[in-house]
Amino acid sequence: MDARDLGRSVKWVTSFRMVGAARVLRSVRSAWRNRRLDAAGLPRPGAERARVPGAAVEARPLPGGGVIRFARSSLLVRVAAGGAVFCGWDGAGPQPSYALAGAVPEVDDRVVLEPDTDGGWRVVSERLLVVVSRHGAVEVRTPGGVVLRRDQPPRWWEPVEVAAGEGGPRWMQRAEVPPDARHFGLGGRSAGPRLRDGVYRLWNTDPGGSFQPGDDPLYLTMPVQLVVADAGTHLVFHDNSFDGRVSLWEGEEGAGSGHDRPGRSEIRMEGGPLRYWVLVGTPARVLRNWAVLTGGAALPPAWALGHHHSRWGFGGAEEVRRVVAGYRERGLPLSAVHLDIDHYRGHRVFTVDREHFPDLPGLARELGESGVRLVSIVDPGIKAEPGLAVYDGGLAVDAFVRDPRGEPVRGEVWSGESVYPDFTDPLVREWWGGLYAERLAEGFSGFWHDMNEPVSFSAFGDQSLPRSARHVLEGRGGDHREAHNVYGLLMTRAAYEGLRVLRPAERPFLFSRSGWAGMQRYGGTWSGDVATGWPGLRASLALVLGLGLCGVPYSGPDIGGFTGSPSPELYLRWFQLGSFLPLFRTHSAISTGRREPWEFGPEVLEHAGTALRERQRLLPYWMTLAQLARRTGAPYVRPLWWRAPEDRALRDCEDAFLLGDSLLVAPVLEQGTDRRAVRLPRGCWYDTATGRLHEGPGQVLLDAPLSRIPVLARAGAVLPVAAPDGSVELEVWTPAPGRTGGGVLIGEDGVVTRFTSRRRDQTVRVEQEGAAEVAYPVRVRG
Ligand code: NBV
Repeated sequence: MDARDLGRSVKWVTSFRMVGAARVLRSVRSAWRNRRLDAAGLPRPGAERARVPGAAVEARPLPGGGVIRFARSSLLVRVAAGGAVFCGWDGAGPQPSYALAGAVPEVDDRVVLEPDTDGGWRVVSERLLVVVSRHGAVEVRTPGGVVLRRDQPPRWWEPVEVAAGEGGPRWMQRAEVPPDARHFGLGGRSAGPRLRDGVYRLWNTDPGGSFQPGDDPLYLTMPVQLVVADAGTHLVFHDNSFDGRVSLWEGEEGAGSGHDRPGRSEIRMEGGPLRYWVLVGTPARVLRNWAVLTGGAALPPAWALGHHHSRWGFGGAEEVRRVVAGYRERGLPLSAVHLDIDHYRGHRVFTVDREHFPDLPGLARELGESGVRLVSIVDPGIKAEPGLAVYDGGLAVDAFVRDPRGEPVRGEVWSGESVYPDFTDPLVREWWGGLYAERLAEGFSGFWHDMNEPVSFSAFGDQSLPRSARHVLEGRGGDHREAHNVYGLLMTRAAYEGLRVLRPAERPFLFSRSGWAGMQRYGGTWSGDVATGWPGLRASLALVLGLGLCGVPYSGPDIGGFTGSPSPELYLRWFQLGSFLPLFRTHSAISTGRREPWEFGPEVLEHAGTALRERQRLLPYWMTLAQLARRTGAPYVRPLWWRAPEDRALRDCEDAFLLGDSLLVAPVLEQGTDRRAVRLPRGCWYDTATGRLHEGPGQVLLDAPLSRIPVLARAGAVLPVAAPDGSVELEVWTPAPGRTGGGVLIGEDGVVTRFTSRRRDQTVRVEQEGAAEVAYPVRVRG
């Protein structure tokens, strides 16, 4: 147990208030049980022998690259048509993979494999050059020869006595990147978005109760790093779901003696294949290729882009009605209400507490009349209780994860002793997907997956299933060491596929606390239990930005934080930030203060109302961004360096973001602030509140009174917005003299309409591509 594990266990055992004493005792039992199972069911650590590839012996060309044979390993290098490079050691190929969307991309058959001068080999393609040294270092270079990344020869550790167990040997590989490079990604990291020197674990983890910035790992990790440097941007994805650690050291230019010190990283995995993809280009191009590789993001239904109100502990239908009426009476837009585990009967998933929610379908209908949907939490743990339909049904189809002795693994969650569906089994996914029929019949329109790291309360060790637990893994068979990190991804896949069958005419709305590379195909995520406080507000933005750069564009925080009671000021600043993030949701734990906008006094109510109405007005823009995220991989929320990765000041700027191409949002993340410095990318930007024009690159000081956070519009931008009657109109921000601008509208129907804006003398002209006239009313601003 390392110091962090110990800290978590202490935190857990002391959190009696939330979980109750009896559960703490059961969690002690569960921890011992896991320990015993693992001691018997996992290979014992023994003496190991290290191995490196050795010297290159020969190379065999293949379409797209070739296989290079070394004395003690082999390396497959394969360049895909879009420029993505695949490297697989020890015979690893791109499949099977839970991350890839489908077929492996076609190879680029113009690629040639040729000998290099020092006994190594070069794979030459139009977009990049891969140079493999005689001892197995792999460099990815631009066609001009600039090195973007150098992976050193890997090292494996194999048991001396026996053959390496399931999952193969553990391994490690070090890499170097340019001295000016910055790292982003690795899933949801509270200390991001820029990942500084440190160790980042790859093991999806419930931090237990709440987290603060810097708590690591959290619920959703993935071995995806985005590296941004002057020489270019690249994404590296190690396609391996085992437990691992990535260590990062930023480089330095001209350090000490005047020599550069490269940036370095090291990845250590406890098993699984040593294979990785490298995607190179501009940030937009890299994310586009990532979406090609792992799939476009599920398009949320339009209502999911509005405001959601949630809480753990509504208490009953009457309370839900009161909250919804509160929004309605104050003229505040509301799209959805989320029901947490307290609406279940005794916390049992796929049941309803009829005493407090006597007629859920009726409630859903009633709310639906005022445009409000119901969203249901869904936990994977099923109470092990004969007679409970889901439990009996699961037993009948052999759905539950088993221990090495063949018994269903028992864990401890809210409903008590529970079993866990094995989502790595296609038949179990199908069974689970069908269960959502019950939720649909209860009137729910969307689903919120919780506790799917998966969590089993445990007084010490992992808050999860024993590592020795058996999984089907699509028929290959394996244990929880391999299945753990993809559990949430596959639960969400099961639900997504089930909902497509149950409601083929509707786009599923799913978001999941845990996940892995590729989860965007099925839905989004949220921040999890972010601690209430100013640091938590900052972490909220870090998580959304970082996840977007890993290809998961739809996410958002618990506005106000999950724990405690925010001050009116903190609540308002969180609300203002949240209104510019894809999942715009207030949520909190059962024991906390209220989160309705009117609970914080008239001033907060007024300003939160402004944020809500602005969100509503921008909905056509949000739908456009959702469509673009799906089609192009560009997240809705982008770092300021998105279009200017060479601007080093922007790379280090973590307190503002771009919302699509047109808007720059600068949230207030500090207490007592009514002015803030805003770093601008190149170009001209209007402060949307004052209409003042500012020129980037550079930094400006902008007013940020309690009533608003600074939002800037790019000069020339054409933004689709909602007119008061709900129809679409165009808000055009005057282009700089002599310049042009533009924008795009993509509606729910997927029809793309492009606009250009032009300034001639004092007049602004807007044109619609392929049409003689613009089909929408135009309002010029700035
Ligand atoms: O279901 C209760 C909570 C939920 O409100 C929260 O959003 C999740 O992140 N859930 C965690 C389980 C308990 C947390 C202490």
